[in-house]
Amino acid sequence: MAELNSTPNANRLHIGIFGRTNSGKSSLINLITGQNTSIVSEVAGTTTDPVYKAMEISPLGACVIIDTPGIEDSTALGAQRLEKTKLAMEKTDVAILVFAANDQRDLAEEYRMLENFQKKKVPVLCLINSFGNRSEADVLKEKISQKLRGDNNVLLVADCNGAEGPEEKDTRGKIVGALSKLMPEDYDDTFITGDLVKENDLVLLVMPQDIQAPKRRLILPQVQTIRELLDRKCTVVSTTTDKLENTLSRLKDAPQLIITDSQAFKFVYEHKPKESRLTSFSVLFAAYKGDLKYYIEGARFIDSLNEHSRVLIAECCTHAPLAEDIGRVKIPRLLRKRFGEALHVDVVSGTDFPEDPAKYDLVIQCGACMFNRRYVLSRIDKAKAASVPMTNYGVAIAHLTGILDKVVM
Ligand SMILES: Nc1nc2c(ncn2[C@@H]2O[C@H](COP(=O)(O)OP(=O)(O)O)[C@@H](O)[C@H]2O)c(=O)[nH]1
Ligand code: SF4
Ligand SMILES: [Mg+2]
Repeated sequence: MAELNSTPNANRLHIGIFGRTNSGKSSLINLITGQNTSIVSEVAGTTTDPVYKAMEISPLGACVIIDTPGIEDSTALGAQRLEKTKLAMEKTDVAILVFAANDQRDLAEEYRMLENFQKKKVPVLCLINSFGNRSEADVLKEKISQKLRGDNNVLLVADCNGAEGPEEKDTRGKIVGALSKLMPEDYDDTFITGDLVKENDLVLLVMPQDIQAPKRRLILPQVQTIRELLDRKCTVVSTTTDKLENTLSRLKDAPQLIITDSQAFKFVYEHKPKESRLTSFSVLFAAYKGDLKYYIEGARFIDSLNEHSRVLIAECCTHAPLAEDIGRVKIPRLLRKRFGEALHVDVVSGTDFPEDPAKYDLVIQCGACMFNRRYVLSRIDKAKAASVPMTNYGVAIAHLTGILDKVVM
């Protein structure tokens, strides 16, 4: 279990299971996990909240499988459930859309969902749950195959509860095989540190453990970066801002790369050896989790704000705000200092994010280390659709402190 827990959910392949109530979604997650992960029942609306299950699936690697309530849930709580299902869709890297062969209703809901995934280039496995009736399933298969276009989809007939008739051998293996066929070969090849390092590089991390740092722990971006640098055979040295000069003086060579907490950006830039390249955790995560180009444009847009502008700060953690909180205190202060006290700043946290952010002039997102790239990109898509510039903490701070051009990316 320790190994499983070493991969945070944010870095796992998110497999979302969608479909009508009673199509067999919960049976399917149980088949894939080999456990009673979700309650299976013929009572419609049994799965009320999406169920997230982290597990290793060979050959896909570290995954999170998400079981969702039925897409046509018309119960009193249905609207709230659909919201959560929508959120699960935004996090989904690869979707399984379950069709029940014994359900004669029209497929408008499923097709809407399919088109939504196709638009976002999310691969979809259309799984026809035969409920043991192969000929019924084949009729449905023919109907759906006419709807499917492109190679971003696979159509498969299986029994979601794993029943294996004479033609049904290794249902789970077939489903996992179909999923891995759908994934691009390089889907897990991206590095946080991109092409900024090579084997044997000396990398210095500047990580102030100030009041915002969780007690006795490192935050996720720092942990993930250290792990990756070790995997990439680099030598990693960590220090705090106040010990930067002391640390540098004790190193025989200047570090090839320094990665700093963005709050110490200016100080580190002024004190680093000339030959050491400098970046920040936030800038690295901006590229790793989001769209760096859009974030840089968004940061430059800050110059066009005025005292009547409206800024949305989106912070993914839901921690109680602390004194000197970067999202709630430091960034608003930097902005108000420049544009006046009347500047309007709203803060949302967790998975709260407006469907249409059009009423804002700028969105500033945190590093989003708790969420997967797909989900962050879905937020950026919303900002783009509303023509609202968007940036993130690190890129914004780098711009506001005048060093965006000095950071390597
Ligand atoms: N015979 C048969 N029954 C199934 C199969 N898959 C699901 N069921 C039954 O259909 C009902 C609804 O299944 P469930 O997985 O809860 O559907 P969900 O609402 O989509 O999550 C349950 O009574 C299951 O036992 C299957 O492949 N074959
Ligand atoms: S606020 Fe954002 S960047 Fe900071 S730890 Fe939480 S998810 Fe990560
Ligand atoms: Mg269910």
